[in-house]
Amino acid sequence: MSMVMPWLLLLLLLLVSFGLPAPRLSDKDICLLDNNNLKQKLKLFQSLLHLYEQQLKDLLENNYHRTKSKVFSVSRSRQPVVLLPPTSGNLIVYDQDCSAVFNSKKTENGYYRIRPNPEQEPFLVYCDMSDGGGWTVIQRRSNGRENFNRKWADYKLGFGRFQGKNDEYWLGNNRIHDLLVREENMLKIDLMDWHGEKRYAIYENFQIKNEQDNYRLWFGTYSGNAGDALSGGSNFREQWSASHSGMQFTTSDKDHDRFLTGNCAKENNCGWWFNRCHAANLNGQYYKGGNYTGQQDNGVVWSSWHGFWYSLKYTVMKVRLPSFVNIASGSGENS
Ligand SMILES: [Ca+2]
Repeated sequence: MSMVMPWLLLLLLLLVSFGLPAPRLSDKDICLLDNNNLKQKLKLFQSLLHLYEQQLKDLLENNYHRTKSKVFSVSRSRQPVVLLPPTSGNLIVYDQDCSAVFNSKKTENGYYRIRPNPEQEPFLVYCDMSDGGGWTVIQRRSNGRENFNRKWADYKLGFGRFQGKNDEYWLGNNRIHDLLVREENMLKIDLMDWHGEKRYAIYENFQIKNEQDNYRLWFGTYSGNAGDALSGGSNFREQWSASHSGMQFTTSDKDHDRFLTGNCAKENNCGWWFNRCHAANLNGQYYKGGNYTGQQDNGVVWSSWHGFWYSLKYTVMKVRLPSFVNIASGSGENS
């Protein structure tokens, strides 16, 4: 019996497929179907138009876009947008980063659950949908309420509050690594001092390696108006001891810095890609008011803007796929 059943089923299927004539649709039905299809297509094009308008606005308003002919997130070599059948509504599909969230037409600032690594659990992150949109925020300092003097495990897994617009957090080295590992990303650092003045620094091709390599930091070309503090400063001697390029992550309990007789994380009360020790340290101690004094220059420091003895009021580190302005194609102002 059990051998016969599959054949019977197959026969039935064949009968259904070929044996029965398809019900004829009236001209009116066909017209309605066509109309529905066209309406759906129109909706899709309207959404795409909205996205491209946003991106064009970003390109025109932000002069930090580089002259590379790379296509912005929608058109890069990402997974195509898959339109799921309505029956899959109970399946939760997470976007892999805030660019994908933005591209799925969720363009409000706020916390979203993303999943850059399908083998890991999804997690909450703040998506900055201003400034061109699609930024995944990996670090924020804004009020000094969060304790950044933490050990390896906390920096690895992440810590802080993930609720309010200005909540302070470190996303976690594992998650940051997962975010950056698939494609080239740019890092934008937004800074604000205690007078409300704002500066920024952008690094192309921002990467951090995995835990086996102690989350080693790499980055490419700088642009911006805050100065290139991540590269260590202006002269060669400073760069040798203060550049963060190629440095591994150090915490008070895991020392991978180039300070042979001490631990930069202990001196600076936080984890960071210390050299000997730093020219920029956005995880440093939060001093209210800006200028501070002490044994160590351990504030929230971006030395190429306010020096080592000024602790910034607000910092954000955020990542996104690089945008494009193809000046070679003739649209640029220099051509
Ligand atoms: Ca050391």
